[in-house]
Amino acid sequence: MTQDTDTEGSNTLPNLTLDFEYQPEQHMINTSRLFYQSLQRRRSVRDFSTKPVPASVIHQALLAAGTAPSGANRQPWHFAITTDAQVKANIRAAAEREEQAFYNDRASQEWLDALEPLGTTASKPFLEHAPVLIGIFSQKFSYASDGSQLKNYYTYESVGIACGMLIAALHQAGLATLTHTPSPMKFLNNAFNRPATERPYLLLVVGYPSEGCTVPAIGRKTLTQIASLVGETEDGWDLEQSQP
Ligand code: IYR
Repeated sequence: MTQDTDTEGSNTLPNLTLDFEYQPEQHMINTSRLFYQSLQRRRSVRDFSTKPVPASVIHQALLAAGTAPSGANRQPWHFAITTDAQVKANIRAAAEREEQAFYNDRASQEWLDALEPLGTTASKPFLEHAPVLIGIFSQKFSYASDGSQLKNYYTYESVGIACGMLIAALHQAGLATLTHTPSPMKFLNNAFNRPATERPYLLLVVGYPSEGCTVPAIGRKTLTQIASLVGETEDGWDLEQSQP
């Protein structure tokens, strides 16, 4: 076999034919509507049942999250999972310490006013009740096979996209989540045994909602509030007329 002289000695990857399936338009319209209707039912849950969840659902959802696009494909994320009561108790104690400082001193009045409709407090019993906590860490660096450090790019954006995909995957699989961000979150490195080179990005609380769980009656912005159409308008594209 002769090597392509253009890529000889270079690090360019070989190209593969994209595995892409065209779907009938009506099917696309239906599946996009069903996906939206499903995500419309996703809510941040703060009242969890202690009922255990299937490990493989968590593993599959993490694999789904790991397909997220990332800067230079560095995949700069780590997902640390715990179901251990002692680890969860430690995390709750440390998070509540930070939250007490937040609610009593650190938060501005403006921030407290913004949170008031949600009714959140420094008390975080869900950190012990929920069966699974996932500590998500962002990696500023990757390591080459010879151990040398490689800089990562768009780290926070990449990890944020992976988190969005994880939350959607868990919801689609029938689990509830809470994106919890005690601030500061540095204690999560200790709790999850992660190196200081990783930065805690999010603590994701995962499980089933408690029996009779309630959530605040929030609204979601409409399509015209979150999107705009630029340039000449063609049939079917008018945001006001759209019926998702
Ligand atoms: N981390 C605190 C406060 C908090 C902050 C935001 I921004 C929220 O959307 C919700 C809560 C807490 O978890 O209570």
